[in-house]
Amino acid sequence: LEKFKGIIPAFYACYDDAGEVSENRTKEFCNYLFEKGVKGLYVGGSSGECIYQNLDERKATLKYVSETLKGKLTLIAHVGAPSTRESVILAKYAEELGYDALSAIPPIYFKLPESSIDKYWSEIIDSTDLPFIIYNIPQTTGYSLSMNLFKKMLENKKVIGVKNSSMPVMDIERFKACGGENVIVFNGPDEQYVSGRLIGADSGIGGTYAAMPELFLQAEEFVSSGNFTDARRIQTDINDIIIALCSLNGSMYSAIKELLKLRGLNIGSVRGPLEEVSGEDLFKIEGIKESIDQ
Ligand code: NAY
Repeated sequence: LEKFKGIIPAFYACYDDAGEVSENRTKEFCNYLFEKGVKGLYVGGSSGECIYQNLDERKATLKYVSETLKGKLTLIAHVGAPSTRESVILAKYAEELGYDALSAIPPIYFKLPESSIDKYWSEIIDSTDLPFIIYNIPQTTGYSLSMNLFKKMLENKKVIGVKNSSMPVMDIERFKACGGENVIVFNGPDEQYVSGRLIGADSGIGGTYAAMPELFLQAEEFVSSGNFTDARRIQTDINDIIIALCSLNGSMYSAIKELLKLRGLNIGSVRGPLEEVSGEDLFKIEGIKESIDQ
């Protein structure tokens, strides 16, 4: 399980100037993150705008990433989709491409009973030989993973962990206490990376890591060496930046993509209904960039 421990950015959707998934820009983004020294990538999740992409676009992104980084970084494919059928297609494709693990949110839109969530995840898991990571993100899916279903899912040895994005850090502690040493708990909320690690998270997957990988790598170094004063200091810097990115007149992902442009990497913009940052707020991103570079 060591290959899953470290800073694992959630990969962003990379578009060309016409808004189509871009092979070149996807591969440039892969190389950019590889050079920063991250452990792995979480491809096609919330930050990958999976909800706004069709199956072919999601498959293309999975392919470009594996062509660039297979064997170099740990690659996790998020295959959650509106139907089980689409999720299974993506899961099988990710296995063919050599991904290290699969992950999925619970079913979306209809509020389904836990038996349906169990069946959805289990059908994905049964469709390949890959390990599986549950994605618990109640703020977007409306479903909060219960300890009962977590335990039941862990009976399947292919289930290796949970990426927990719920806000109470205690949830991380509870999942870790239940899963023990053979289960990986990933910290979800980037604003609580340090506290998540201290209370039991083994690793982290996050939507803002790729905007400032240097800071998360430093925070992790301080946590693992037991230097909690400096770890907290970095967390405060990180949170100031996240709050600034979220306070602009467009979506956080647009702000991050504009920030990446200033940092020398163009991966395009976001898809509607996500809004683009515009006007004077674009200038504010320069200040955010400077605080990361310091
Ligand atoms: C993914 O699947 O792309 C993610 O890992 C995104 C997880 C993010 N949670 C939400 C609710 O979007 O990383 C967090 C989030 O971007 C971060 O904490 C900033 O709020």
